[in-house]
Amino acid sequence: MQTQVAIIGAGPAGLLLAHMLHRRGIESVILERHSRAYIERRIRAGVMEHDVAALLERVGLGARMRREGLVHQGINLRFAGRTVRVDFAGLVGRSVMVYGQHEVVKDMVRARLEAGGTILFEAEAVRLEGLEGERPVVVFRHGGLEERLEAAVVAGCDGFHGIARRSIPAAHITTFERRYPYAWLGILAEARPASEELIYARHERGFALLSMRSPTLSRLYIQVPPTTDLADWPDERIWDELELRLAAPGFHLERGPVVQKDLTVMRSFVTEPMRYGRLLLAGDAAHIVPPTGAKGLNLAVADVTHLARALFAFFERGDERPFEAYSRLCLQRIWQVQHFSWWMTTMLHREEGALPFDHHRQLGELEAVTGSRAALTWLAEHYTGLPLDFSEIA
Ligand code: RFL
Ligand code: PHB
Repeated sequence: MQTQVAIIGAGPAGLLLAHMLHRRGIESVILERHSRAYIERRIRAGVMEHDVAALLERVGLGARMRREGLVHQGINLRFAGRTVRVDFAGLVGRSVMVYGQHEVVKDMVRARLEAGGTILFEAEAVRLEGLEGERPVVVFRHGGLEERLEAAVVAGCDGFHGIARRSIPAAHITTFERRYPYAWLGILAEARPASEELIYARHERGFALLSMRSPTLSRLYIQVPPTTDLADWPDERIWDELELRLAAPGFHLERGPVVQKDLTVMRSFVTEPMRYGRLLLAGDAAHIVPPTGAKGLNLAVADVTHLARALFAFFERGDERPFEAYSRLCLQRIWQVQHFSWWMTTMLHREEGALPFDHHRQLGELEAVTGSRAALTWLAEHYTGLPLDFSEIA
């Protein structure tokens, strides 16, 4: 098999890239290790930045999101028995879109297949060859056979556990990592969200988050130790814990059937550079943020805007210089988002074994931030997202 761009991974990064290339007449093939049903059901991110939602609209992927997504003009920070609303609209004139990642994935898969594009499901990339040359090859397993996909460029959009990043010789990349001594236990429940906007709660028992997918589906998380066994957390125990951590005067948490339960470990991770020869990395394949800032999906989209422009230059003008600049352009945003995600995480989680000093300092920080219009504006700027570069995106 041959194509112009071999894309590994049908997550938001790979699917959006294929879609944007197609709109400029550049051909690609996506290899995805899982089935279509699996990736369309996998519950992950839920919050899209202002410009990310605008970008999806601009490239023709926004119709269902506009109908079914929830535009949020703010979030709530709950701590020390108080709730402070961060008014995005008033502070920065921007909003976010609450729309499930699996819904975006469904929209993207459908658009790609309707346009006659190729996504090979249950096709696992196992090896990359010739990355230093002009015709790299992705060796993949499909239907029990080993096959080869030859291309001019390979886009590694295969997430944190994929093979693209690991195919780069160690001497050519540097990685930066920070782990956190806690995880999130998440549930998706058929229950009316107890608040119209998200609630990020800092509590003595640990962090809790109230989010949602629709007016009838709640998405809720509690901080737990990374070694947690889900079997120790029957539904009622989770609801009880959520109730304690989210408690506030007049607040009533609605319970309902839990339809999914998962555990997410927390990590910050960056790869530099994001390119090796004709392999370019995008999204979680290159970096991970802890979910407290709601940034992973958004960062993947930002990478893809730069990657698509680099590929336009290469295929339309034979210009390889944007490949050189690709990492630098992405990393400028990545490190800012790393900082924001780390900051939200450490401000809101309770660290086992931390000094009493740290607990008081953390409350002092929340008081300082919520008491300052300047600080709230900074939070709102980052939460709703740094501006995206829309040039050449039509
Ligand atoms: P993905 O989505 O992981 O997609 C990678 C795809 O590659 C496939 N793959 C392979 N295919 C073929 N051959 C191989 N060898 C392969 N290896 C892997 C995988 O099957 C998969 O389909 O990466 P991508 O596209 O970079 O997208 C990144 C986002 O998925 C991720 O950053 C977000 O989900 C993170 N995240 C959030 N981001 C936000 O912007 N806002 C949020 O509110 C938010 N909440 C979250 C989150 C992630 C969470 N979890 C579960 C990690 C909440 C949670 C709980
Ligand atoms: C979600 O709805 O899944 C969600 C919302 C906000 C976050 C993380 C996850 O910070």
